[in-house]
Amino acid sequence: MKNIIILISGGGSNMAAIVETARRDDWAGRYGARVAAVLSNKAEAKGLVFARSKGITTDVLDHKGFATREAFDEALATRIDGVAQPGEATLVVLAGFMRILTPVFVSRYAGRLVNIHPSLLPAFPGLHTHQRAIDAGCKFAGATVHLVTAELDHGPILAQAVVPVLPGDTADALAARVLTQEHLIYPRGIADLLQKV
Ligand code: NHR
Ligand code: GAR
Repeated sequence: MKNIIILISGGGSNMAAIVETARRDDWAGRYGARVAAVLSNKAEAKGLVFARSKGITTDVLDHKGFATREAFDEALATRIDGVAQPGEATLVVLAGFMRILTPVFVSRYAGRLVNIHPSLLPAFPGLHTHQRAIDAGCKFAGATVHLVTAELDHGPILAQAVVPVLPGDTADALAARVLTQEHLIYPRGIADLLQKV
């Protein structure tokens, strides 16, 4: 089996979309893959409730309990690597995960670590992307699925979706429009990657 480990910090709607698509499109039969665990750095992340309701193993690793980013990432990697049986592949999926990962962590999962970022990269890496797109007068915004490299919100692009920025848009309104597209392109990007790992 290929093990998909999803990391979240909040609502987990992208995680839920991945879980639903994996069942509907029979990723177990097609790719020999399963969503093996959902990990959060926040105990109150709403996505954990959904994951548990689907019978998926969940775990919380609070970054505040660690003195350094390196120590947190090492503990995270230990949890992740504990899921797979010997010889099995692991794909690490960031889905609204809000902690920047260290270069050691990123290189450990090189080519098997994927993120969705709510902008049309390479525009607007980092945080507060929707407000920045509105402030810049962008007519279009969107989301990008990409492989994670040590440089934040860079890395090879696997999928993108575009939405219009509408007159009078707020960051929340734009974020909601982008999020509906994220739910389509993230499962698709992961399915593409599953055929390569
Ligand atoms: N790690 C690496 N090395 N590279 C990337 O491209 C990463 C990453 C970790 C997460 C998601 C990312 C996004 O898509 C992501 C991409 C968090 C921050 C951030 O500044 C920035 C980008 C992303 C995620 N986090 C703050 C930090 O100090 C904490 C903010 C908070 O807790 O609210 O880590 O947007
Ligand atoms: C999504 O829009 C995702 O692209 C974004 O947070 C939202 C999470 O929603 N990610 C980041 O901003 C990463 N810094 P979800 O928890 O419902 O999937």
